[in-house]
Amino acid sequence: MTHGTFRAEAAVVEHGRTPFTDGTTMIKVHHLNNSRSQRVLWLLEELGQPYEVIRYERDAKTMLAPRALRDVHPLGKSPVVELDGQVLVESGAIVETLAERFDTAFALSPPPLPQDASERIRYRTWLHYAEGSLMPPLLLALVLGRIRSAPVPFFVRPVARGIADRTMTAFVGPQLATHLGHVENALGQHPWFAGDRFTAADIQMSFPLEAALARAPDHVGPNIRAFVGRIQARAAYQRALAAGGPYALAG
Ligand SMILES: N[C@@H](CCC(=O)N[C@@H](CS)C(=O)NCC(=O)O)C(=O)O
Repeated sequence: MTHGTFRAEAAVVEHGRTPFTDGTTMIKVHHLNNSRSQRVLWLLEELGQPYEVIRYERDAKTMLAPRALRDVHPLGKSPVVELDGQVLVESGAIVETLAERFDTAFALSPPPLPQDASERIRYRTWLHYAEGSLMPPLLLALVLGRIRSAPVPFFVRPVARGIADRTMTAFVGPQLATHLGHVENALGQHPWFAGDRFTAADIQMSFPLEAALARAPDHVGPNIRAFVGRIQARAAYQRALAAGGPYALAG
C-alpha cells in the first residue's frame, strides 16, 4: 500500500511496491518522524487508500524539520499532503478533506447535516478542538520542560527554572487540567469522540492525547488511557506505524 521515499538528507530510500500505476488518485504524504503527520498515514490506512510517503528527519538537537520541507510548503511543517498535485496543510483540514473525498460511504465520518446533527457536530468540534484548543497548552508544557532542562550557566539555572515552574503552576497546569478533564468527561459519555462509532475525529484527537500521556501524565484519566489503548490496537494504526517509522512523542 505504501511507497516510501526518504528526503531528509541526501539519502533516498525506496521500498514497497510502486502505487498509482492503476490510475488511482495520487496522494503524497510529506511525513516527519515523531510528528502529527502520523495521523494522516493512519487515516489513509483506515480508508484503504494508496499513498506515497516522503520521509523527513527532525534535527536531533533542535527537533525542527529539515529545510527540505520548505520546498514543499513555505511553513516547512508536517504534515503536508499533495493530492492530485494540490498542496494541503493543517492536519485538521487534511483529515477533513481526505474524509470528504474518500469516505463516500461515511464509514469514518458522520453524514452531513441535518441527518444526524449531534454526531456530525461532535465530529466537527473535536476535529477542530485537537489543534485549536488542546495542543497549545501541551506545546507550552513541552517548551517549559525544555527551559527547565536547558544547558544554561549555573547562576541562571534557578531563575530559568523558577520562571518555568511558576508559569506551569499558575497557567499551563490549570489549562491542562481543564482541557484534559473535559476530554475525560466526554469519553465517559461516548466511547468515541463523535459518539458510538470510530471516526476520523478519533484519529485527529490521537496526537494530543498521546502527547498528553508523554507530557502531562498526571492529568490523564482512565477514559483517555483506555481510548489510547483502543486506537493503538487497531490494525490500520499499526500499519501506519510501519509505514511512517519512528513515532515517540517528546515528554
Ligand atoms: N497545526 C499544524 C501544526 C503543524 C506542526 O507544527 N507540525 C510539527 C510536527 S508535529 C512540525 O512540523 N514541527 C517541526 C518544525 O516546526 O520545524 C497541523 O496540525 O498541521
